[in-house]
Amino acid sequence: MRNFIVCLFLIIVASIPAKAYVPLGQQWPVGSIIKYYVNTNSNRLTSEQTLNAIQLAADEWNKLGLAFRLEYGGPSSATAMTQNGRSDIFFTDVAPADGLCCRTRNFSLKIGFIDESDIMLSQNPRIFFGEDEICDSGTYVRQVMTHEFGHLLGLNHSSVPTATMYPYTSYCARDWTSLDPDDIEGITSLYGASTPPPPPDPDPTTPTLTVTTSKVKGYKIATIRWANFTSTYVDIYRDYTLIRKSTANDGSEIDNLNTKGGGYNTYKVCDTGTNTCVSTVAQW
Ligand SMILES: [Ca+2]
Ligand SMILES: [Zn+2]
Repeated sequence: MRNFIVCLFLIIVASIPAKAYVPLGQQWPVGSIIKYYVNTNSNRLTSEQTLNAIQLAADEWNKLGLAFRLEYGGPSSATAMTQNGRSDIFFTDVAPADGLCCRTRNFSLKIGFIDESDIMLSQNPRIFFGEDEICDSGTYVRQVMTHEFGHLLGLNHSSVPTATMYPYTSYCARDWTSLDPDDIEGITSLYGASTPPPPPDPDPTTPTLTVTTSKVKGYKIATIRWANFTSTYVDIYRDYTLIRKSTANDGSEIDNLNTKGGGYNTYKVCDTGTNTCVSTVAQW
């Protein structure tokens, strides 16, 4: 099977170290909710096929439970990589001179931090495939997007051949869709170790709230986890100020306080529209 280089990143690495992952030297602020927008206009895939493949690629990184989340923000009409405050993913018919199908470009307004990232998938001459198809001569969108999301998050190419961040893959391969220990080690180095889950609730009907505190470069990060709330949405308060209004009742939220130092903060989570609330005090 022929191998090909999948993507060009904005920095070409002259020499890859003998082993392991390579951080780009820039990343999203720890705790970021990273919204990506998708222009699903493609020469052969339906919107559903494209969005499903991209969602699965994002989930592969999200499920690590680290201090970031990739979230679909909505449709886009982007056709170029431009610094416009939005992270767009789109197809292009322009055949790349270097033959590479896919590229990620990160933008930065502050040294060391990514605030926007665009991903371009060139469908000329490459043929992209959805998850419900059998690829015979091209590339699965999910395969390349899992790799490109690694760049978007702040990883460069790895020299470990089994890694998702390895620069080469084969036609119709699927091996990048599950992360390698090297990828996990790399992304953990940027976004912290995952927070251990709270102990099991002795009474599964009682609403619970746990807040785990951490610091990155001195800045306070709170990981808020709740369970057994029954509404579709919850409201979250920090020190009696509403910080998340009607956010999804999905069990967790990351609060990036943007402050340093020690002390205490009181968190409260309420079922939206009811009087059911649970509070806890977080200590730094
Ligand atoms: Ca953009
Ligand atoms: Zn790449």
